[in-house]
Formats: sequence, structure tokens, C-alpha cells
Amino acid sequence: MTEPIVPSIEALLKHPDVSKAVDNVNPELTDRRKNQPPVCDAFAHSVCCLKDASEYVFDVDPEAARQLPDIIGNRVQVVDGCEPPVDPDLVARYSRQRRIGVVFSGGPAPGGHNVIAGLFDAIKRANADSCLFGFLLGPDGIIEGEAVELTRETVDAYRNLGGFTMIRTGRAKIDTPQKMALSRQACKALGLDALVIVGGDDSNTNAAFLAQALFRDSIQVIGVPKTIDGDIQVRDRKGQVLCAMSFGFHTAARAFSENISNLCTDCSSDVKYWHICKVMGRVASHLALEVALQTHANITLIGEDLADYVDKRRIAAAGNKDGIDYTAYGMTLRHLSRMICDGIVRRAAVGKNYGVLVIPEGVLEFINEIQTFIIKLNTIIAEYNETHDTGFHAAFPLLEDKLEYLRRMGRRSREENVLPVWNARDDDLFKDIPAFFQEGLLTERDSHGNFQFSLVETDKIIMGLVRDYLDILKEKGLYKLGIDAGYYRKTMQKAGLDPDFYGPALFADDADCGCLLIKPSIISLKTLKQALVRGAVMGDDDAVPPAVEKIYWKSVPKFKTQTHFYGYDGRGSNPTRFDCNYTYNLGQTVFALVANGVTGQMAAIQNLEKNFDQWTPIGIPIAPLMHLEERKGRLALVIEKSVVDTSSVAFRVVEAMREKWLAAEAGDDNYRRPGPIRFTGKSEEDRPLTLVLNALNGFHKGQPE
Ligand code: FBP
Repeated sequence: MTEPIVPSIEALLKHPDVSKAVDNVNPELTDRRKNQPPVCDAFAHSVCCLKDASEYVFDVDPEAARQLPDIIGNRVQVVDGCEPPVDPDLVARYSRQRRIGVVFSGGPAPGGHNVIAGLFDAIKRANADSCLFGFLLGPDGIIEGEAVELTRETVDAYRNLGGFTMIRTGRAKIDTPQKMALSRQACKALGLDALVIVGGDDSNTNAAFLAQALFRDSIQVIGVPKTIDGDIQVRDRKGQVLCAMSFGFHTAARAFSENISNLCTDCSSDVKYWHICKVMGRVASHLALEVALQTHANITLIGEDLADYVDKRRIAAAGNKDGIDYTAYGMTLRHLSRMICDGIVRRAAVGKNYGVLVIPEGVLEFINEIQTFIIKLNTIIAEYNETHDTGFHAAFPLLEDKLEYLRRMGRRSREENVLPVWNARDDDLFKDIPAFFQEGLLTERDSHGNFQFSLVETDKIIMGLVRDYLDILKEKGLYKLGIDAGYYRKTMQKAGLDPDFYGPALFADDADCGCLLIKPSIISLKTLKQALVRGAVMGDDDAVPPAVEKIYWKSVPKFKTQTHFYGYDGRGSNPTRFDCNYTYNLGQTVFALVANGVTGQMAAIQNLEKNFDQWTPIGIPIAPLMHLEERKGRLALVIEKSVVDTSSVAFRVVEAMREKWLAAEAGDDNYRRPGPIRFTGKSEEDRPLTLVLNALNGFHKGQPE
């Protein structure tokens, strides 16, 4: 027999099937690049104008009016297509040659490239000689004047693709007079007419300050609402929705949901793990809420809901003594762990020793005791940085050094009898926290002074307490795995034992869940024997029958977990069709705002929850959205983050479905399978379920139902 000829690797790599297999370009990429998103009606016209929508009003913070005088008077503006014949002066103004700069700021969010694509297409359509420049690596690119011209070839390569890879991003903040001066210089050196900042609440705050600083230079600044966290949502004073959701939210939520739903399928197949899924959302729990709606995971924590918690038992107990228990308001970590245990124990009782728990990344922000530490430590770190040449983290690199500094503050408060930010009681409470969490609470703040929740092992903290409490419940005989009645009978009969004879000695008789629950008093082989003797089914000197022992061991739950973090993966996902269309139209909106000469506005699309033909491009004034908030230990003017409204329809639906999705009863779980993000075909989910539900305004709590 002749030996087969083994082709050389060089020859293999030239083979068309191998070249195709290792090519970076695959059919999904080609389809995405080719896709042309539809445009809102207004953009079907070659010229767009703006109409003031005076029905939208805001409560203006006097500090915002003081610091942003030239843009505080801005109104909400609706972008409208101009019907022909269009005034030639307007056409000339609209389509004059322009130079526009764009920057990504903060964490990536799917759809960012389409903001650029929409803007690029609108710019070139109005005037082929206009140019778009991309500042590199986030706001640092502006400060350092690092920009490239974005050509059609570059833009085409990224259409409908995820990430911010075209020009990358960064978290720098233009927050000092020097950085502001350098940015101004860079914009002027490039001869920019306008600067577009694609970012979250902090970056849009930055956009407002830049708009003010560049006002006299006639350089317009426009913001774009980006963040997977979904916490840029804008309503006016009357609650009218202007921006229902930032872009990137839908894609990230769908990507997380696909994975979490797969875990639901897996854990209900091998029935041995609880999957602990931390999902991003630095503060707000919007992503967790959407994941709950998409997957019907067994337990989903919503931070905002925990903050609203009131312990009625404590209130009543204090009331009986004519007192008020202030600690009854807000959830404690310990209480939270009890709540989770309750779900785990109830599922175990019906034989379900598995499940999926979703924890929002920012949940600790809503736990009173932790929030107090975060605020105090923010202040301490900021004060230290302001008064010392070396920053707090450089001066105290080790946890022990940091703790010693805090202890010194605590001692000083005791000795000098003063009340500084950190007192002896804080020190005592802080000692009770596990070291890894102490370290987490003391991590470096990001450039905006935000506590970096993604660096803290929130899940580990919560699950540590859950494990401890489950051990206590096990010891008390209250955490047991329910035994299927059929299985019990079969096992006993196979061993020649009468199930009905042993049953009353073994099982609690109040279990009404279709499962048999071993009596709470049976927590070991010794107590098992005692129960059987007490029940007169065997004598003191007899050995426990192996079949009964088997049943006992079956009833002892092992609490095994797998932890997962969903964040960066969803952030880097290719956008859903919803996000592709949304962002492309945001890009078009940006141009319409620029071409109409406005500054200090945020581009937005109204009616996102409705069909595409009702989407309305608008400009939202940024300055009136700003208010004073604690940042880096002092009050600063920022855009308020929008957190989950516990009276919203979406939250109330999830709240009402909690018991069903926990599925602590016989029968199947109630998981939902959203499937992967699909770009082609008809099955792609239209829009976030949160938006669809929250659009049912007439059913809003407090309003007539
Ligand atoms: P943005 O607000 O900048 O969009 O970022 C949000 C986020 O994705 C959070 O969900 C997460 O806590 C944080 O970024 C992580 O930040 P980093 O990329 O710096 O680790």
C-alpha cells in the first residue's frame, strides 16, 4: 500500500477551504457591513430644520444656570424634514463645508460605530467636501490633539459592528482649566465647527461644559447618549419621555440574556448547580431587570427595590415600645442573604437543588450600610488627594497601610472628641467586613470619582453570607432536599421494606409540595437512628437499613455554585438590529443639530418603544438636566443617573412574576429562551422589553387603571 501524501502546511494554507476557514471576513461580517439601516422620515429630506418643542419643561438648578449661562436657555427641538421649495439661504447654511470631530468616551457600547456611520453619511450627503475627524482613545485624544480623518473606507469597514475599535475609547475627563484649554486649542487647530461626544452621563456632563467653554469660539458641542447600563433616560418635569434608553443597552441585555438562559437550560438538566450571575450596571439595575424579563431566571435582585425595603416587623416591634427603629428602613446585607436563602431553601424542598440567581453589579450601592462606607471613603480619599502631593493609593499601597490610616482617623475622633468623616464606630464596623471586601471598598475611584463596582466581587460578598446562613439552616434541619414520593417508594420496595411503615418516622407530614421532606430533627445519621427508634420502626440495637440511609443522604443538599460575570462580553457584542437602527439615526440627528447651528444639545430619538415609522429625532438641552451631586467628596454639577423606577410597569411586572419564576413548586421551571442576537431573518427581538412595558403608561401606578 502506498503511503498517503501529506500536503505541506504551505500548500494547505493555499487551499480555498482553508483560506476561507481562517479568513477574518465571514458571512455575518459581510452581511453586517452591507446593511443599510432605515432612516427616520425627517432624514429622507435633503435639508432638516428644528422646531422648538416648548411643551417640554425642566426644573433648572440655579447652579447650572450660573455655570452654563450660554446654553441653559436651550429648548427641546424636534428635527423635521424641510419640504421643497427650501429657502436657498437655508440650503446654503445647511450644506456648507464643515469639519466635525467625534470622540467615544467611557465604556464601549454596541452601536457606537453606527453613530459615526450615520453622521458620516449625513455630512457627506450635505457636502462631499466636509470632513469627519475621530479623536483617538477617548477624551485624551482631544486633550492631546490626537485625531485622524475618517474616510469612507474606514467607516465602511465598521458599519453595524460592535465595539469602539474604529477610534477606541478612554475614561479621561476634561475637568481642569488646563485640560479645557488644551482641548480648545486642539479643536481650533483642527479648524472644527463642531465636536460630538458619544458618552454616558459623565461624558454628556463634560459635553455641556465644553459647549459652554467653546461657545465664544463658535465651536458647537453635541452629546450622544451611550451606555449599556441604560441609565441615561430623560424625562421632562411632567414625566414626558424624551429619551427612553441609551444605546447599547438592548444589545448588552440580549447578549447577557442568551448566556444566562443557556445556564437555565444547563442547570435544569444536571440539577446540581446554582449559577450566580453578576451583570453589569455600575449603579442602576436596568440590565438585571431586562435580563429577568428575557430569561425568567429564578431570582433576580433589583438594587432599587432593596433600597425601598422597609422591615415591617421591626417597625411594629419598635412601635410597641413607643419608639422608632430607623434601622428598619433599607435592606442590610445580612437581610438580603436571608432573602436569597429563602428562595434556595424553598426550591430545595421541592427537589430543585439548582437555579439561576442574577445579581446587578451595583447592588451594594443600594445597601444602606455599604453606601455609607462608599460615601465616607470617597470623601476621605478625595480630601487626602487634595491636600497631599502623593495620591492616597500611592501613599498607602497596601491594604494594611490604608487600614492603619483609617484607624488613626478613628483614634483621633475618640481622643479629640471631634466628629470627623471617619469615626471610631466606623472603624469598628469596618473591622467586621472580610479583607477582600475592605480592599474592594478602598479601590481607586475612576477618573470621574465613581466607585468602581466592576472591580468588587459583589457576588462573593453576598454568597459568603448566603453560605453561612444555609449552614445555620441545615443545622436547624430547615434546609433539606425534598424526596420524590415515587422514588422513595421504589427504593424501599426494592430493599424489601414497607414505605408506609417507615414514612411517618422519617417525614414531616405538613409538606404539601408533592415531595417528601425529612423531619427537621433529622440532621445526621445519629439523629436519623434516634428518629426511627422514637417512631418505633426499629430497636436501639438495630442498624439503620441501607435503603433508609440512602434516602437520608439524598435529602442532604450540597450547595454548589458557579459564578459568572456578564459585562465586557455583552459590551463588545455586535449590535442588535434595534441598536443598529437607533444609532445610525442618532448619527443623522447629530448632523441635523450641527447643521442648524445649535450647541449644548444631546441627540436623541423619541418613541423608541413604538414602531420605527414613529421614531422622532430630537435635540435635548443638556444644561437643564444637570444638578448638584457628591463627586470625589464634593458637590459637582452632573447629569442625574436614571435608576429603576419601582413604580414602573416593567418593575411591577417582574415583581408580580417573582413567585412564578422562582418556581418553588413541583413541575417544570418557567424559563424563557430568548436565543442569540440575530441580525438577519425576522426573529430578532424588536426592542427592549423594559421599553415595551414602560410604554404602557396608562397603567402606571398612581394613575387611573
Ligand atoms: P459607561 O457608563 O462608561 O458606559 O460604562 C458602563 C460600564 O460598562 C459599567 O457597566 C461598568 O461598571 C463599567 O463600565 C466598567 O468600567 P471599566 O471599563 O472601566 O472596567
